[in-house]
Amino acid sequence: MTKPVLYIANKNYSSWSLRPWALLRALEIPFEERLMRFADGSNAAVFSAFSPTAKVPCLHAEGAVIWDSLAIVEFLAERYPGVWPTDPLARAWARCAAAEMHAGFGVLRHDCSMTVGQRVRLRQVSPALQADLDRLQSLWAEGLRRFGGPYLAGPVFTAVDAFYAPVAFRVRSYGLVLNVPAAAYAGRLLAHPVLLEWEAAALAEPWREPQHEQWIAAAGEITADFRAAASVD
Ligand SMILES: N[C@@H](CCC(=O)N[C@@H](CS)C(=O)NCC(=O)O)C(=O)O
Repeated sequence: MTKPVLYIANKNYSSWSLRPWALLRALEIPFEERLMRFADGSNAAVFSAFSPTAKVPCLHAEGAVIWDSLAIVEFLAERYPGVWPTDPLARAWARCAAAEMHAGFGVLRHDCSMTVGQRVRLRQVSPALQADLDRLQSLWAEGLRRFGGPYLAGPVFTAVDAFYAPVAFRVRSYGLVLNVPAAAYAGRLLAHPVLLEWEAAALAEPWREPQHEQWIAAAGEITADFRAAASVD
């Protein structure tokens, strides 16, 4: 059987790409990674060759094209164990929490665009951003309390943790202040071998995409940049 192919974009910026990638790596499911760099301007010309929405991530498997991160996760769940928690109540909760990330936390995603290798002092934490952070903390606290941790829906890393992995990078990059249990969970995600692997690759990228760089610079003062030197190519 040929391996599924996962199309992703720059590991420094692409939060949506990280979700299925982290899950595939955590579950040790063999796949081929194809990293397509974000273009300066529109990605449509290049990305539409493999994705109907010209967005990443996009999985090609068994002759099918699956162009949405949650749909990719559900496709994997039908084929591999461990994608969701085995306990039905934990599984239902994990699905709700992943769906909430998929459709929500818009201010957090907008104000704190993922940049794995940079550190930014936010200009301000608006009331709307604080509301997203408050909801995040209560959601994480509920999962950790109900299912006993150390991961959101129990003892092992599942799809719901993969969905919140980009948030852990955002928390660190933007110095977002969380309560102790939430900060500890974000720290556990950042220390997971799969996130360390993603981080190392992100830091090695010499590419800069002007639109993402602009969003990040607009968020606040850039205090550190640990990425490899930029190349002009
Ligand atoms: N609902 C989609 C969203 C994917 C998405 O927005 N991807 C971003 C990358 S982080 C993208 O490809 N942006 C490129 C563009 O909009 O041109 C999913 O869950 O996969």
